[in-house]
Amino acid sequence: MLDESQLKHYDKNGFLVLSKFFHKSEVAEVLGYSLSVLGNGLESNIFKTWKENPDKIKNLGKLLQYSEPIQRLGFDKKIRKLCKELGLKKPIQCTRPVQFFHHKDLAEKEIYYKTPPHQDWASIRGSLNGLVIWLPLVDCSYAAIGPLEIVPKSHKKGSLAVEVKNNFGLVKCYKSKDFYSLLVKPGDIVVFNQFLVHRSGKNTSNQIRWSINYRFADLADPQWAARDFYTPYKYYPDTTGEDIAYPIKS
Ligand SMILES: O=C(O)CCC(=O)C(=O)O
Ligand SMILES: [Fe+2]
Repeated sequence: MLDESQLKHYDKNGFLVLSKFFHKSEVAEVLGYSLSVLGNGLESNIFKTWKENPDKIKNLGKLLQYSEPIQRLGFDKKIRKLCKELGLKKPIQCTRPVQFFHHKDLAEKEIYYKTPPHQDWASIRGSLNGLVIWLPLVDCSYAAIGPLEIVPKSHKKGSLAVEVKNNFGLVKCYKSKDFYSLLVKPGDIVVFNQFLVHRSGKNTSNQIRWSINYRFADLADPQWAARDFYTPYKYYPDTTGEDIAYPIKS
């Protein structure tokens, strides 16, 4: 249950850090499952497979968005309650959950492991009161892991994106000194307004910086209803490729 000062903080600053929101064993289960799928339980295997065949890791990473542990956490009753307390009358996840495994040796471009300053609104565009729940699966309380960085109060300025690159609505009006690192540990969550400007810190450690984010919109928002509940996410299969004839290739 959020208290008055937390609600005020969210409204004024655009984010809240909720320590020990989940039990750390719940979060460890998600990480354990993802690690088992991507690397048979070992991070070193993930680095090895990425070098040999990055598509395997990318495809498995996408499939993990549907995995039971990741989905279960997103549907946890505490999350739904939190969304309601923050003003979403009928919360609904409006994108698939995204799991990140940030490391420079697991990314083709810097933007894939170190997101530049952006607002998530550009890729959500649901209800105006939408929010993002971000949580670390590993200790993100030291600088070398590249903690999440936010610009407090920037959500009050509305949409600031001047360019969309790799699906990120880039914001260019803040300097490094405006960003504030959120030092959090497994079990803690960060909830932030979809207009809050944020970016990834740089992971210079030899550990993978694992995190997940869930995005929520509000089906009770009349403004979204007036836009026919528009969603920018398209979902369709790629129907090219030789294996389309498999297994009855003549
Ligand atoms: O985990 C991070 O550093 C940020 C990820 C992010 O901002 C996003 O996916 O929109
Ligand atoms: Fe983001």
